[in-house]
Amino acid sequence: MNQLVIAMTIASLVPLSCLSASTITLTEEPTVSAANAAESALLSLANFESDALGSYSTLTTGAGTFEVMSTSHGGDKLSVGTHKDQFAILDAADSPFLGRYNTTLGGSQWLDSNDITGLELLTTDNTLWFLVTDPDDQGGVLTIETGNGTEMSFPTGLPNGSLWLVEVQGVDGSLRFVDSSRHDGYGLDDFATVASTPEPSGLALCGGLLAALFVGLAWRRRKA
Ligand SMILES: [Ca+2]
Ligand SMILES: [Ca+2]
Ligand SMILES: [Ca+2]
Repeated sequence: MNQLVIAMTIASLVPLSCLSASTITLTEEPTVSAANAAESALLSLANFESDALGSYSTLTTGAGTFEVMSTSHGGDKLSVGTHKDQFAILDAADSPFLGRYNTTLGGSQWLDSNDITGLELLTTDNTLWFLVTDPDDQGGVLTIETGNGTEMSFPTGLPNGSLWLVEVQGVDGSLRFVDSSRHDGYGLDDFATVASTPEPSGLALCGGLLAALFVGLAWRRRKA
């Protein structure tokens, strides 16, 4: 059996979900309380309430480490932010932006993009939920990308201050937040994950299936 046949055999037997394991789901939430209700059964990872207010190039949280991407640019002259290539922890009293806000019940702070174009979260959590405020209301397009390159963009032309629940299955090591505009930032808050991991995981199932296929193919080659 030549390599092409082996590859075609594997491709035909492995479910598509094993080969592209990520899904990103965006759901607009009508109110903060509705968004909180949608996350109520989850395990909270980061709500930015204990992080110091101010600007950051990197920040380690319970959800992983946020970093400014090497390809990022700071806000342009239309931005009311700092114009530096840094993100920020803000509260309502310190924010120059309209439409970005805390979503934590009883809290006051959120992580703000400060209108930079590239923010990355490096994380070991393969399933994440979080809330996004104010994407795509100033002509920009915010795209979220997983570690394996699966992408999802928010709708364009949204009103100021819209609120979105994002669910990512198959984070695959990192989430990138890439914005096409240098004056259309967004807020992030209330990162959470599943309270308990179902067994067996999809990843383990896919790995086991691939291993079984290779063993089977090797056995057939020895017999040939
Ligand atoms: Ca918060
Ligand atoms: Ca806005
Ligand atoms: Ca915006």
